[in-house]
Amino acid sequence: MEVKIPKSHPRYKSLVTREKIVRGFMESIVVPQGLIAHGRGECFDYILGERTWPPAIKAMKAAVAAMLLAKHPVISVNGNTAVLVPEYIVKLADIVNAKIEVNLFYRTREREEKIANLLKRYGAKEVLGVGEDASATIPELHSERRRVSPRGILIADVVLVPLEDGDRTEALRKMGKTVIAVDLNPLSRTAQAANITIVDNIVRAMPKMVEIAKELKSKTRDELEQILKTYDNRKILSEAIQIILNRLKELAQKGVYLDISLTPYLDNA
Ligand code: PTJ
Repeated sequence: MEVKIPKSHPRYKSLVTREKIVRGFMESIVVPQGLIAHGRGECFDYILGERTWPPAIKAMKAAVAAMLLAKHPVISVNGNTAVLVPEYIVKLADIVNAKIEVNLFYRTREREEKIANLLKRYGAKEVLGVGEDASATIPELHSERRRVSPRGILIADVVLVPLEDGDRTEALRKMGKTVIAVDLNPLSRTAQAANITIVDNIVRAMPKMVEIAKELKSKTRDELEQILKTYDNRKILSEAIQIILNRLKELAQKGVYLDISLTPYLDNA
């Protein structure tokens, strides 16, 4: 059932995002497990106050610098990411000259094709990882995520993996690749194992990265390398966890944070 969400609803943005995921599920692009993943993300985002914090911006800058410096940057796309931010995947790939590759944990030919077609509708000229193109394998990885394109993730030096599920990040790192994760949960295995972790909602992070990519594209290699040299992912993760801690502490002290008076209801009781 499709729901029309009024623009005046205080949680409009979050509900629209949720509807995109549900529609993606009904169109067999998102898997049922993707709904669970989204709910987990929503929970962290609620705690983060549904806003992009400075450590995430620092991580985005490092991520874009790494992609601009890379020889073979690749943006890996799964079901959730495809339905949430298709236009920004295409825009970012275009600016940093990255390949786009479908890579699914719950891989089926039907989903691969649907995701590739969706991205092409948003302007992607080429989408790797569909059908026979996913003919190479990532060593030591046993899930369907091991299947990759020999022109994409296999030879990539930098891979952006939004909403990932742990194992692959470690496997990609063992292959010597720089892994960039976007994950609202700073404690997830992916967040912890990536070289650069953007603790933010993909729906805010991707448009922001496009903006940053436009700015950084005119920088010299030296300037981009400088951004990476001063970047410390462990520190960024600590800062993200500290933000969660501070937010919870502040909210616990206030007790109530919504400014809703119950008086009118009591008057009418
Ligand atoms: O499309 P497939 O077959 O590749 O499957 C995709 C899912 C997402 C189902 C698969 O990768 C999976 O099971 O992922 P996990 O292990 O549930 O991890 C997803 C992570 O993404 C969790 O840490 C969530 O907190 C986080 N997350 C969920 N929604 C968002 C998010 N992070 C950023 N932005 C979001 N919108």
